[in-house]
Amino acid sequence: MTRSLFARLPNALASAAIAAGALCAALPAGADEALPVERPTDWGLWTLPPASPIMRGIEGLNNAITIIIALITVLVFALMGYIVWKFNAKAHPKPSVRTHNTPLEVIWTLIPVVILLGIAFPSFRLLYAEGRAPDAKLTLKVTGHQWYWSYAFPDYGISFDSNVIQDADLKPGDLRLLSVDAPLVLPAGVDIRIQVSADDVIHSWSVVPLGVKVDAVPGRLNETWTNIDKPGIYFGQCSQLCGVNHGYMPIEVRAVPMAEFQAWLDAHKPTKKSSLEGGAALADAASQR
Ligand SMILES: [Cu+2]
Repeated sequence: MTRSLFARLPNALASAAIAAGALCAALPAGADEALPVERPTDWGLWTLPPASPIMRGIEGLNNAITIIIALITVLVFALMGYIVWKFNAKAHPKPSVRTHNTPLEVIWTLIPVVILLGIAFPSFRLLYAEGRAPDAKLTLKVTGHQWYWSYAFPDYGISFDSNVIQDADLKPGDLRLLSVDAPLVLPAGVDIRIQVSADDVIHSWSVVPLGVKVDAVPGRLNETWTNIDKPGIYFGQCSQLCGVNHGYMPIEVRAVPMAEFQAWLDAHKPTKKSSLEGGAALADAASQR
């Protein structure tokens, strides 16, 4: 589904990105020219370039596991080839009657155990790191709805809805099924606590380059964090089948330098609090649904 979704992006945009020869393509004039766009491209086979410490960890683990899988596959195919070549009825007419070989059995039990432990421990470490936001300077509340996201900065009394841009309303530079009417603006280089919930069915807030993928479950508050390496526009999608418009609730994150985020806060805040230092990291319970 995702594949066909990207394939249907306007051809002009797709070829523009290919011409750029990279995953980063500048937005056409009129939009936020300063921000590089991390977007999926045709035939992209790997994840988008990581843009947070957690995503770098995830990509490292994914690369390591891919290498392990490749080595095991090569080994198994080589062994099977050797058996077929060496022990076929013609080459080896009198079959072996061996049934057990204790040292061999111990070895082929222990090696997979060691491999699995070698995968499990880095994986647990990552899972643990994803779950805690050390020293978060900013709290973002994400709520999934059928079928849009709403965002809130409880410390600043700011909340807004973010809807997909309908095909008829796409402007040059917008990405079909990825661009939204009200992008989520976040500061780059700051630890951000992300609390995720839903108000109808289960959704999942997933922004791959930021290493974030959290289920949005009604009645639960799930927490994760990110720290965006550099300013840019990052896209994500709902990753939990949530109904007929599941494919029409994308996520657009505009990571901007701190000063710009401060200005954005000032322009949107309904209350007097405006500086990050002034805002306690405690979520304002009243503003959470
Ligand atoms: Cu959803």
